Amino acid sequence: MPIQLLLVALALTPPPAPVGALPSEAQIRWHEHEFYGFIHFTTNTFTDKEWGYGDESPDIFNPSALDTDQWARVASEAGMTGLILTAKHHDGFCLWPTQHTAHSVRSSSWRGGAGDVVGDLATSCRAHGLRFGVYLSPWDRNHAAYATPAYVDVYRAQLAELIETYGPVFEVWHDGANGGDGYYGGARENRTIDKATYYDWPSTWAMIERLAPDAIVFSDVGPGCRWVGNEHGFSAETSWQTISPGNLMPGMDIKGLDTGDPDGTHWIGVEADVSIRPGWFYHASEDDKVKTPEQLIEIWYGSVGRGANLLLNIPPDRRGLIHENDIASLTEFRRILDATFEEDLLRGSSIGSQSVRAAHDARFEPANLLDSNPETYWATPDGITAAAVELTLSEPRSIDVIKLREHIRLGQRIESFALDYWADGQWKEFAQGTTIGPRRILRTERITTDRLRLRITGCRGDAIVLADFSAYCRP
Ligand code: FUL
Repeated sequence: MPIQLLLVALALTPPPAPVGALPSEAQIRWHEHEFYGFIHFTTNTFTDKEWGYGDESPDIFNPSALDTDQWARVASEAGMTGLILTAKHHDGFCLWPTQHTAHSVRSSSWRGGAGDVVGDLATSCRAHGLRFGVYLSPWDRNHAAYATPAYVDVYRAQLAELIETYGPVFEVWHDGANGGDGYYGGARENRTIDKATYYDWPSTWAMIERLAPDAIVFSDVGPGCRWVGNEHGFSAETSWQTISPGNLMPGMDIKGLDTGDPDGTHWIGVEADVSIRPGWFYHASEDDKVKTPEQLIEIWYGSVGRGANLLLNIPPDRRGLIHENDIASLTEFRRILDATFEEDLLRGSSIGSQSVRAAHDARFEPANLLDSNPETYWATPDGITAAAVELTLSEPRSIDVIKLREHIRLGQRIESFALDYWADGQWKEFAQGTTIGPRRILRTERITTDRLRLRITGCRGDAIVLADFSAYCRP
């Protein structure tokens, strides 16, 4: 088409208007990270606790064979895209030689006080092509100044030190547990803080934004990504990436984090955190309670499959290694997923729809659904919010997994959909779903067919926009 005509066509048919709160570029990238690992490791590993009081001797921290390369290798082989380390848990012991408290690896006889777990892991992650992130507990049961304004300065200084020394970091994690009894420099007392005001979170988040503009900040309510609201690793069937955080702050008892709110004021994607063991830290007594490959698969479909990112904790043991039982489970879990997603059975199908936004305009064609590129999409004309695409496969295939993705740059809009296959001369429905968002992966009954139909039955905004449609078969 001559350039003048092309310009006229582009002017006549703009892309669909965006709907609701939209993700930032950094959030769009973050949704692609999908699955990464959590490393809980500190003095708790050696005291057999989940929450240290803050009076632990730094000498207790003494891994006999610490190998962060092993952690990174295990993570990478499990298909994780990054690792987030508890640089400091509630007990206050810092795994790097911080300038901002003496309670750190510097005061431990481990490696003669010259050890640096954060530095080692940042290096190992880079060597294995993994992203690196840090968890820094706001609650510090060791620090004498905890609950006074002076401690908030220490917390920020530690964050800045971590980012500047070990960055780039892809995610910064603030958990919500806060206040209570602790050592507090020897005071051994109960200290509570005002969750709404004590930390002045907006200032801390502005500082992170300055130091690490690409990093996503996790807390119960973002601002980068939000907690799923449970520690089982499951998001909701119907899940919106948008919520209205208002004046909510980490640690408040917030409802509906998994479902979100289609009218939410902010895009704050869902992250589901869960441990491969009952506890977050390693306990030898839980060596036989490692989640099975099948349990991990359920979690994966319940989180990644519902558009959330999955943060799976794999706690190193007292040697400073990921335990053999955890590795065995992860290996089989990965094998099952790889075998499932080996081949997109819709590749090479012909696809069409009666509802295409503009004729002969490659930007909106249903064929864009089949290229596994979330940047290209099928779109309907304005006013059409229920429509179908039909596919003819190159040969009959058995299918029991369906994957759909929205083009989230234009907002999350699909409310409901259904899938039909052609059998005995008619369409038969074999699956239904609600929200899609960055991803929706459904396990269905196993059907065999050479014709499929996807019906979008409910959609926000003026038009349907959908990025990807693929199908698989479980081993
Ligand atoms: C919680 C903490 O209290 C747990 O120990 C763990 O770190 C979990 C991920 O976050 O708030």
